[in-house]
Amino acid sequence: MGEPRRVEHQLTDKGYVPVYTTAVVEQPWDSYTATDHAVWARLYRRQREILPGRACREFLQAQDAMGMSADAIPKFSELNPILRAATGWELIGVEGLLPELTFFEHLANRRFPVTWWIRKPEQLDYIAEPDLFHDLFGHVPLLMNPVFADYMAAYGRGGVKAHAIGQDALTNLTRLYWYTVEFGLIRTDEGLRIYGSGIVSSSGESVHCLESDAPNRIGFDLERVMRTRYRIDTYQKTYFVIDSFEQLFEATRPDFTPIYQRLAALPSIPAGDVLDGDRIYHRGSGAGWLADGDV
Ligand code: HBI
Ligand code: FE
Repeated sequence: MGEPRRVEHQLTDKGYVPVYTTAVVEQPWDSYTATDHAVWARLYRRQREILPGRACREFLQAQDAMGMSADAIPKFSELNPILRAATGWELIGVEGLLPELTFFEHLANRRFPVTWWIRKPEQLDYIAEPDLFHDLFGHVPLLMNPVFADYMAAYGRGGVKAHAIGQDALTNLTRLYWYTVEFGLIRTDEGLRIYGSGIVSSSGESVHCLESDAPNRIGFDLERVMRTRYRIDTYQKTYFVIDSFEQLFEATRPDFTPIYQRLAALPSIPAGDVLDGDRIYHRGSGAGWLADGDV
C-alpha cells in the first residue's frame, strides 16, 4: 500500500503523530503478509497471557465472543455482523489518526475507526501512533458491551458539541477520553481491573497500572478527570477507577456546557497530584516520575 498523504500532526498518547486523510478504506486483508499475521499473533498471545486477572471480565469475554484469536488478523467483515447485532457498532478501516471532528462524528454514528495496517516487528513494544493492534485488540472488544457502547456514542456526540465550543472544551473532553477509554480502571469484587485500551494493548502498562507502587489510583469524578493533565510519553501517574460502566455512562448524561464554563475558571491539575476530596485507592510513591512533561 502506498504511503498515505499526511495532513497535520496531532497529540496522542504516544506524542505528536501525523493525522492521515479522513478516507475510509477497505481492510486489505489479502494484502497482509505472514509477518503482519505473526506480529498480530505475538502481541495477541503476549497480552492474553498477562490479562486474565488483570483485565475486566467483560473485555476478555467480548474478545472471545467476537472470535478473535492469535491465528490471524481478524477480518472486519467477519467482526461487523457480530458487533452490529450486539450494539449497533461497526468497524471502518482508516489510514490512521483522523482529525478530531471526523473522529467524533464516526463515534456519534457508532462507527469505530480502525487503522488498517499493523506495526512492524521492530516496533513490537513501542509505536508512536495507534495501529491495528491498538485499535482492534484494545478498543473494539468493549464495544460489544451495551453500556460501554452507549458511552462511546455519547462521547462522540459530546465531541461534536465540544468542537463547536472551542479548544478548552476539547481539552477537557480529551482528558475524559484519556482517563477512561484509554487508561481507565474499574472496581470489581476481586479488586481493580483494567478496561482502558491504551493499557490492555501494552504489556508493560498492563502490569504497572495495577501492581506498581508508583501511580495514584483515584475514584472517578467527572470534573476531577476533566481538569487533570496526563502523560503521553510515560506510564500514567494517575489512574482513575470507575465503579461500573453504568457510572461512566451516567456521567455523560448532563450537558457539559456549564461544566466547561466552570472548569475554564479553575486551574488544571498536575497529572501526579492527589487532592483533598479524592477517593484514594492508592496514593502513589511517585517513583520514576518525570517532573515535567504533563500535557
Ligand atoms: N483518530 N483514528 C483515530 N483514532 C483515535 O483514537 C483518535 C483519532 N483522532 C483523534 C483522537 N483519537 C483523539 O484526539 C481523541 O481524544 C479525539
Ligand atoms: Fe486509542
